[in-house]
Amino acid sequence: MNNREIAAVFFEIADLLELQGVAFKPKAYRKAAQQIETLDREIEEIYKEKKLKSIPGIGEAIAKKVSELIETGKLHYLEKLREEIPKKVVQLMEIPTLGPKTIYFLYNELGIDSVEKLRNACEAHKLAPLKGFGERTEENILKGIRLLERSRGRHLLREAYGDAVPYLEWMNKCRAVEHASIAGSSRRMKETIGDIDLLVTSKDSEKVMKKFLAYPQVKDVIAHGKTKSSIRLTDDVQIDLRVVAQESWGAALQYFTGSKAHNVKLRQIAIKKGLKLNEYGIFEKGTNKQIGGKTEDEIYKTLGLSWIPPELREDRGEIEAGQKGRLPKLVEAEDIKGDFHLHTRSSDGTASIEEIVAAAQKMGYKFITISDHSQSLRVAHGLSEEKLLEQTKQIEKLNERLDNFRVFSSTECDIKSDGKLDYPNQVLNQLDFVIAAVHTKFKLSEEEMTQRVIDGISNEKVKILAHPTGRVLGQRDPYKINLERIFEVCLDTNTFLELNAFPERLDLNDVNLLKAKEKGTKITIGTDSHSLTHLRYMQFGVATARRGWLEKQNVINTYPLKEIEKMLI
Ligand code: DGT
Ligand code: CA
Ligand code: CA
Repeated sequence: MNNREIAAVFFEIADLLELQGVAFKPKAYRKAAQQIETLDREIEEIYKEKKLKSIPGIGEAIAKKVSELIETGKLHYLEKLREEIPKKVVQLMEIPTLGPKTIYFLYNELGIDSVEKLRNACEAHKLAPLKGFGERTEENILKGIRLLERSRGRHLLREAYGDAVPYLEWMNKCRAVEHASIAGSSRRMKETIGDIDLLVTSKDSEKVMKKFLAYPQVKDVIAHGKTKSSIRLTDDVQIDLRVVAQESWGAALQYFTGSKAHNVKLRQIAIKKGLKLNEYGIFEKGTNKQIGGKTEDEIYKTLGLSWIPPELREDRGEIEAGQKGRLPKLVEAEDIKGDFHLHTRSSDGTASIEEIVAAAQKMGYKFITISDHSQSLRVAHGLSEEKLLEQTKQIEKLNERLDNFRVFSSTECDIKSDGKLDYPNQVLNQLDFVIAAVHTKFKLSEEEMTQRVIDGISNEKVKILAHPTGRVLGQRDPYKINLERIFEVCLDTNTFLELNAFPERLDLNDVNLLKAKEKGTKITIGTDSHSLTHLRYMQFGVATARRGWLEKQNVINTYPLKEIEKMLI
């Protein structure tokens, strides 16, 4: 079993125990699961070295369970738990507005063991008369069900990308494969992915298909043809593979990368030029002679455009810009010199500052920003004033030892519902700069929320507004806020807006980033890392920045350290 599978077992145990109202244990299991998930080597190796207990959060009891899993592929303890609670009840935990205690209560009282039964019970007002429930609870649960359904069937970019890249490597090992690429929304790096599209050229499509279906993580074969097959992976992500001829490679890649809207517009341009464009190539209308399509570049050139980066292909003006030769020169991963949003184990992260510095240096960074949660955010172990100041001192000392690298001391400071910040100024003034963010009371009116945030970022020490709309994909809609006003105030107060690169957030999103760019508001990208593996989420931040048309100069992470210091401190 690999780390992800073993971690999944402990996450499931945590859920099952939590449903039964067991105290403390769920947290311990979840912590162990997180540790296992973020290990940088296979746990089986650690097991063979008999060093399981050297992993933080793994004691005697959990080490024994890991051993059982590795030795037998099963876990007796989990099987017993599963007998007590049906799997469908556990699935109710995916409803974002419903907690485990309520689920267990409803299961015992009303026998509710599926989303369907829960929806029916809410609609028939069976919950409202129960103690501690009311009509508002019912409405809230129904809203959660809607959110869940909307997110179902689509997958976070992290998950889809995490599936697509190793699958592509697998396909590339097949000798019959000439070219292979990811296409579709995963190539455009959209924030959520419906299915993954893979594209291959080969003279022997049967061999290619055989390889495709032999992938170890395939759960079901949905369709199996000579040039097109679809499978579902064990994590429910669907992958479509198409095999095309060499002379159509560019045309097929262009066509299957999409988006549909982008393709429709391109085809219109082709028609106007007396040409025909499809997934096989670009042809002269009368003679049907192929005049392009071996490469993508050829397609765009033939239509009188510069090649358009996949992240821009959403019909948001990129075709017009391509015609005029005015496409943005998009920011690139190599331009990024540091990370603006990181948590340590002092609040709810798992790594120490030193560990983060070492990992960041390995990535070639020149700076990081330590921004643990502020004191009133108890669920995230927000730092007391004393602890924050202690951390600041520690960072100061660390910086003395560091060469050509800087750790910025900051805080992800809560903006309370009245617009006040969560630490007094005399504390904030001892930090390098402050990142402000909304974490509570999301339901204010647009006017109130906008004013609250403006009050927060008007504090001179605040230089960044984190995750400016508060959305969490599949869980929470953005709160109401007048972003146009926020962009203006940011310009007036020398504040920057965050692009939070955490895959569930990606906030600001692509559309809002483009608006911020047009206003002239600059962006900082922060991964919001809670463990060392999260540092790599920067790739999703950069991808989203590119989807928002951002260029190097729009993103502060690309500036020389000296300039960043001048702008933020
Ligand atoms: P997704 O999977 O929902 O995240 O989005 P896509 O963009 O990956 O869409 P998908 O998988 O249905 O199709 C992949 C690409 O193939 C799509 O971006 C454009 C192209 N495509 C598929 N069907 C059509 C179609 O009926 N017309 C046109 N013009 N293009 C299509
Ligand atoms: Ca797709
Ligand atoms: Ca598809």
